[in-house]
Amino acid sequence: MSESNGLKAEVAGAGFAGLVAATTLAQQGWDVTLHERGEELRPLGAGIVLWNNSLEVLKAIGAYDSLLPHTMVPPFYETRIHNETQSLEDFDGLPWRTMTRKALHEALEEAARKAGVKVLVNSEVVAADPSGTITLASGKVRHADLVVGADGVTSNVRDSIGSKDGVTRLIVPRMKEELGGQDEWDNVIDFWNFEPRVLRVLYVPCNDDELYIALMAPIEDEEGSAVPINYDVWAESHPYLAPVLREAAKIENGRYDGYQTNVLKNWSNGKVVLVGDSAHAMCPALAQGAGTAMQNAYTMAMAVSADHLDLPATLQTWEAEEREITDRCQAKSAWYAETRNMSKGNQFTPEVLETAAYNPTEGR
Ligand code: FAD
Ligand code: 5PR
Repeated sequence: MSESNGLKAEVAGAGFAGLVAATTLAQQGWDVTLHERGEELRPLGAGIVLWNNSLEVLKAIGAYDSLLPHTMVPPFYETRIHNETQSLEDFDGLPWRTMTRKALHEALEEAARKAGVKVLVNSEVVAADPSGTITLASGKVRHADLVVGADGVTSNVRDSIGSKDGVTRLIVPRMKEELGGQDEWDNVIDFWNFEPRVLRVLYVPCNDDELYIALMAPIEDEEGSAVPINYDVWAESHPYLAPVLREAAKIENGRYDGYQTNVLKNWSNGKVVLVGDSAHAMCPALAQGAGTAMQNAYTMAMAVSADHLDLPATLQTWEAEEREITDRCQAKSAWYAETRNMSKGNQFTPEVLETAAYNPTEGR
C-alpha cells in the first residue's frame, strides 16, 4: 500500500464498480469512504462471467487469489438452437471464468477492507456537486477532492431505453448427475428456443456445486417472465433441463429484469465522476457490464492517483483515452440484444471479444 497522498475521496455505491474504485484509490494513498445505501454489502443477481479485462484488475488489486477457488473455466461456451449444437467456442486461450456474484463480491469486499476503505452502510448519497461535495439522505454534507458515482443504473437513469427481452437470474444446485452426468454439462450452454415461443436458458456452471441460470423471455410474455418461474412452461420448452428447472421453480424471491442501457454525454463533471452502470449500463449479451465497470473503475482510480493537480482535467483525459472501447462494447451488446443474433453461435469473433481481451492494468 502507498503512503497517504493527503487526498479524500467519497464513493457512492458498493457494487463491483464502487468496490474496485474505492480499493484502488485506497491502495494508491487516498483516504476513501464508501457509501452503500443498503443495510449490508451484498450483490444483486446470481452468477457472472468475467474475462481477461476484469480478471487482470482483480489481480492488480489483490482480489484474485481468494476468489479463484470459487470459480471455474467451463470447457466450452456452447450455443444451441432447439437443443442442437450451433457452436462450441473456447476463445483461443483468452482467459475467462464463471462464478457466483456472491463469491466475487466477497473477494472485493475483503480487498477493500484490507486497503483501509471506510465502509458506511445505510448511507444513501442523494446529490453530488461538481465542486466535490456529496449530500447524504441524512442531510449531512461531505467534502472531498474526488466524488465517484458508482451507484448503478438506477442512480440517475438518463437516456435509459427499454428493450424487448428480459431475464430471470437464479442460482440452483449443479445437478450434473441428474442431467445425465456427461462432460457437456460442464460447458456454458446457451439454449435458444424460438418455436413455438421465444424462451432461452443460459446455463452457466460456476463451480462444482452451483449453477447460474438466466431465463430469457420477451417482456410481454407473462408466463415466461413470471416469478417464481412457471415450471410447466419452461420444462415443456427445455425438457432436458427439467431437474434444474424444478429447483428453479422453488425460488420465490427471484426477479425478472428487462435489459437496460444508458449512454451519457460525459462521464464526469468537475470533481464528480461516474463509473460502472451509472455511466454505461449495457445489455448483457456479451457479459461485459461488470467487466467494463471494474476496468473503468480501476483505470480512473489509477489516472487520478498519477495526476491529481487538476482533477477535472485528469478525469477528462482519462475519459478520452478509455471511453471508446466501452462505447463500442455497449453498442455491440445492444445490437445482439435487439437482433438475438448470439443464437447463431460462433459470434465471439476477435472484434466482439475486443473488450474481453483488453488489459487495463498494462503500463500502469
Ligand atoms: P451495481 O451493481 O448496480 O451497484 C450499485 C451499488 O450502489 C449497489 O450496491 C446499490 O445498493 C448502491 N447504491 C445505489 N444507489 C445508491 C445511493 N444513492 N447511495 C449509495 N449507494 C447506492 N456483467 C458481466 O461482466 N458479466 C456478466 O456475465 C453479466 N451478466 C449480466 C446479466 C444480467 C441479466 C444483467 C442485467 C447484467 C449483467 N452484467 C454482467 C452486468 C453487471 O451486472 C453490471 O454491469 C454490474 O453489476 C454493474 O456494477 P456497478 O457497481 O456499476 O452497479
Ligand atoms: N450472457 C450472460 C448473461 O448472464 C446473460 C446474457 C448473456 C453471461 C443473462 O442475462 O444475453 O441475457 C443475456
